[in-house]
Amino acid sequence: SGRVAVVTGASSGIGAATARELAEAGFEVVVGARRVERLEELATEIGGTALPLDVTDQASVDAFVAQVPRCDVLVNNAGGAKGMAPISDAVEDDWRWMWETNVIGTLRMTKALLPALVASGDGHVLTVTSVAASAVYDNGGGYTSAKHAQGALHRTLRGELLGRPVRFTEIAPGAVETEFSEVRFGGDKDRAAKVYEGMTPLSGADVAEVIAFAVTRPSHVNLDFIEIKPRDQHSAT
Ligand code: NJP
Repeated sequence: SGRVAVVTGASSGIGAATARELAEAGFEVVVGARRVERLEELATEIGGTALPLDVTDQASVDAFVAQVPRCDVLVNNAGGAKGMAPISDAVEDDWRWMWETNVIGTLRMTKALLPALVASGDGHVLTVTSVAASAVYDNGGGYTSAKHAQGALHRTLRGELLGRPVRFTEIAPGAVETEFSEVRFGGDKDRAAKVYEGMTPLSGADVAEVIAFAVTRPSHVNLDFIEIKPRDQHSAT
């Protein structure tokens, strides 16, 4: 169809699975992240385009967007958590990383691609927030506050673009088995594995299928907010 989907944070997890699903749905997919070798493997597999992207660096975002002449779908997926600590012991650099990546990263990418998304005549912005965008939990202040802000940004934009041909979908996952918890716990795989105790976590593909469903609805249908969790998860942690 010649329609182009941009997926950020596509070198692993939900982003990589989403790139596969959208390629399957017929999109020309452009994938971005910092780990370029992984992206190139994925791009070869799905017949897409891999471009280096660091959403915390405006120059990197500008260089990325300059190579994307057309954009019909933007999946703001790049993000994550770093460190888990009570606010009394908060590590400012961890908080800065979470805010820069999840919040400012989403702002930069959306701002840069919005003209192309409007020009598409049938644009769609999907932002992967979290169950943590509408909940708080002990030791998670940096992540929950960043995800609340990311969600607020996304929902504000939905209002500001009303009447323009762009859809907005917020995807709020619970526990998904990706590299997320390894990053969150500084590479401690044992601690990361404990997150999924007592449940079968979602896979990246479980979330990606829902993203593809939202994208492939008729263009007058806007799925505003989708929260998706493992059956055995009730609250955010
Ligand atoms: O995690 P992971 P997920 N610039 O670590 C990229 C949210 N979520 O798939 O740059 C550009 O496998 C990183 O790429 P690289 C979560 O908050 C998850 O689970 O090469 N890209 C990688 O591709 C996040 O928003 C769970 O290191 C950057 C990707 O981000 C989204 O789901 C629960 C980047 C992260 O992949 C995808 O995370 C939940 C940068 N500066 C919300 N920094 C869950 N898994 O349980 C990182 O509630 N990336």
